[in-house]
Amino acid sequence: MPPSDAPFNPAAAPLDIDKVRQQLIPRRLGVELHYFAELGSTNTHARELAERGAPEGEVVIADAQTQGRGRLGRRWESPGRRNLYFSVILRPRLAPAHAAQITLMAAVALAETLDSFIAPMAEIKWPNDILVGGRKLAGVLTEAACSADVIEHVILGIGINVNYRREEMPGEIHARATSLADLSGDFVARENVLARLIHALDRCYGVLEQSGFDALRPRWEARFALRGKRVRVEHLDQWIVGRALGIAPDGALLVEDESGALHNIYAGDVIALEN
Ligand code: BT5
Repeated sequence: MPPSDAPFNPAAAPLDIDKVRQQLIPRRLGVELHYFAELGSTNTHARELAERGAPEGEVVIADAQTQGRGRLGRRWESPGRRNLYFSVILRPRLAPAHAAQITLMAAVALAETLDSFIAPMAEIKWPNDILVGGRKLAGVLTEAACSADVIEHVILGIGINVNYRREEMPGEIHARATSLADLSGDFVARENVLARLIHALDRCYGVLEQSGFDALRPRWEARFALRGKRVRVEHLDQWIVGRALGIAPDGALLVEDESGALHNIYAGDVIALEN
């Protein structure tokens, strides 16, 4: 059958970057969009641009990644033409100790934006996962370069499963991941998701810089998936077990251990335990 007679499959079409540009009123974020059909990792490419002096707000987008990564070198499944993989160059006026707040700010923008495409509420699993019904819909990877007491740049990387159907997902994530198309039962235009998200990130980033994380905290807390749950928090070779209470004004996860002592946790993986 000649290609012109083939049924149009929107899920297999490349991202239309001009459609994204048309929807953006460039503010600080999204000033420039660098689009690639394929990259190793958008975070790596954005870091290279930042190291060569690229200004804040430039965005690197790929239709597929061959080396997509999560935290601690984990793999991020990045099949072509289905999902969104992009990284934003930020140069925040924050103390290095507060760099983790970029992840929390991004989680608010992401959860609120994804909500407009699906019926169930998107929840945040501290620090960087967006879950719906306990399944992972999106992840955030923030990588900061600091020198002395200043942040040189932060690369904010975001991966969202858009038209990635569960039957295509490999075994490792099949039981634990979901996508906008699976949740809405329909194809979702990636261009709309990306444009809306860049706007939302721009607004949330502005709030963070002007008023601090405390101003975003109620919106984060409203979506906190682990509130009141017994959790095990692991970081490298350390772990604690306790109850997740919420988040501190600076973004630390608050966990009360079994002796009643309160811990402020700044990095790690949280596993919900049976109560
Ligand atoms: C994350 O790490 O969730 C951060 C993911 C960030 C990906 C973006 S894509 C654009 C940019 N460029 C990159 O190279 N990365 C960023 P973490 O919390 O460590 O979770 C990783 C774990 O999520 C894996 O070990 C899998 O279990 C699971 N996973 C992998 N791919 C997935 C997918 N597509 N959907 C849902 N879960 C996935």
